[in-house]
Amino acid sequence: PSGIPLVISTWNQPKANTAAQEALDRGGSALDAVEAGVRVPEADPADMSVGYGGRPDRDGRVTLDACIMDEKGNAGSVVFLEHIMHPISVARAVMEKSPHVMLAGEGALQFALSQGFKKENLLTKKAEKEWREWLKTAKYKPIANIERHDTIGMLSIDAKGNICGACTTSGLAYKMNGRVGDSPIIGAGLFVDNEIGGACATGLGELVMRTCGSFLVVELMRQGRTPQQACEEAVMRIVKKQDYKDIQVGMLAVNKEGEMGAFSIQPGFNYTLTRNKQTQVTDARSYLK
Ligand code: SD4
Repeated sequence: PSGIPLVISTWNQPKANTAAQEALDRGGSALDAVEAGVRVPEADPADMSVGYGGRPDRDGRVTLDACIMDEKGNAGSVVFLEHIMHPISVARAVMEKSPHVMLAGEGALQFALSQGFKKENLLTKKAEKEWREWLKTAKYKPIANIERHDTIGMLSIDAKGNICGACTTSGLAYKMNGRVGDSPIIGAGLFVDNEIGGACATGLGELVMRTCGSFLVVELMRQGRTPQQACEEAVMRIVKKQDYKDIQVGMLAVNKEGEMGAFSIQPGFNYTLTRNKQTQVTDARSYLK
């Protein structure tokens, strides 16, 4: 198809897409591209939903979730991981160098250290200051878009036509300690089937996990829906069964042909597409206007 190779990611992420495109340009695979791409917001303290600089949980701890999937259906994931700048690379190591799919918490940290990753402080002064401010009232209520969701889900198709995906986040700001969201859950925050396409999700993970959001989108594409129809149907499944009033969920999908879809509950969700050397940010359609 003429639409590939491509890189697509949730939210406004041109720098991440550029890094992914550069990996493809160097002859890297779609897997190399998505890993290189999402490492950008992981290391960027200005992105307060991912990696270094991410907002902490209630107890002031930055805990990270990430997963990755390749074109063969292999998957790797880390959940509730602390002190590691690049959880996506640990997830890739889980996939490639361990017999498992998912490692959690202290075990994931020990594995990361054994693989040569460095232990670092990820709580920036700015995130700490905001958290201390929050502690004064300590009211927790997720609010759509206002939390400035920047969790990155990224899908790429390389020149060979292979699809891979990655998703990484520091999760919801001021979540309970130990809370894990949809982002590192294969089938919820991310799913790739190289025969069909890939999907990823962002927003309030609890709603996505209850409906296996990304898996659902890929399965709907398998049944013949376009990526757009599949994203809309998956979001409508959430809307039909769950309380979505002040809550955001965004779904993003691409199929083997390089066609895309995106849909969200609330307005404000957008995605970044890079192809043919051009990068463009597009507002997704939404259920509520
Ligand atoms: C979560 N889905 O932990 C993530 C949050 C998110 O932009 O997407 N933030 O529930």
